[in-house]
Amino acid sequence: MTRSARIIGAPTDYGANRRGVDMGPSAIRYAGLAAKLESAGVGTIDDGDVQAPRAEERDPDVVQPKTGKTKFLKEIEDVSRQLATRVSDALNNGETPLVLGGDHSVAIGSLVGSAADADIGTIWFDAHADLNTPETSPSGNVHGMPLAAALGIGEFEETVWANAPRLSEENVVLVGLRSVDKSENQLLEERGFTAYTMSDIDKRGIAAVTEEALEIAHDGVDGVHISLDLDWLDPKEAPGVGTPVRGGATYREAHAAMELVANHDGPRSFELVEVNPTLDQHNETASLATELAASAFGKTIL
Ligand code: 5AB
Ligand code: MN
Ligand code: MN
Ligand code: MN
Repeated sequence: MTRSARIIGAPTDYGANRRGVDMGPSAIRYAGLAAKLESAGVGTIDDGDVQAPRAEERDPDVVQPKTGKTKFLKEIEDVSRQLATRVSDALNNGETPLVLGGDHSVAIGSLVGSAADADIGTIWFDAHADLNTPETSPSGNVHGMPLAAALGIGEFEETVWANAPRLSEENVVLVGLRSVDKSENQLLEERGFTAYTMSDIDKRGIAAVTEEALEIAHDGVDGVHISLDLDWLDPKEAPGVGTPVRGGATYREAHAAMELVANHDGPRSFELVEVNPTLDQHNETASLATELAASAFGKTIL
């Protein structure tokens, strides 16, 4: 049976510091996502976008009980609930959800939806760990929290909309880290995740690291959610992101990793996040995102 991707847009920037990632879904579609997937032999259905009111119509400072300020948490809850339903509906239909962010807070809905009826792991391709909680966040921006949220860490433990109990901690793998906060580092040391930094990739090579990541993420679960934050790549390759960090994955490394994802059963669900067209050059980051999705869904050169 050929694979079918269900494209679901989540045009939000509630979770990020800078405006503009809400245009990510349009930019990625305009860069030719559907055509590139079709040419890779993947059927596509475009489900449109979830409802997300513009940030300037909302109040960013939603005061949280213990913590001070977590920005736009109510709006993010609303988007996460919509997205989780769309993602699990796609899976129940035999399709592979392909979520377009939006800032990385959309991963909460993707993970909750992907884990609604299955045990899952995830591989987090990102410069950052995204393991902050409202208590530890230096910024109050939820795009730095989605992995902690879906794992039910800290305050998120109580929230049904964010906590995905069937996301297994031992099957969480982070790849490409190079900007990690102290409290995140502590969690990485204390808990069951596996993390590979950019220097692991330097030393061992992208293929060895990604293959090991895939083994760990898939071990004993029904499938793996692939979360691709475009700031995983070096800013020279992907300038259109809100929180660029030098020293990221190269064009070839990123493709090699996505090709290995395709070869290892493919993703259960997939997302492209943090593309910011207002900071991009000629839509090249969105275009790169479409290419990487095609690789992850099985496009080969010959
Ligand atoms: B991204 C930082 N750790 O929590 C924070 O781009 C940055 O989704 C988060 O990976 C970056 O604000 C979030 C300092
Ligand atoms: Mn991220
Ligand atoms: Mn990041
Ligand atoms: Mn970012």
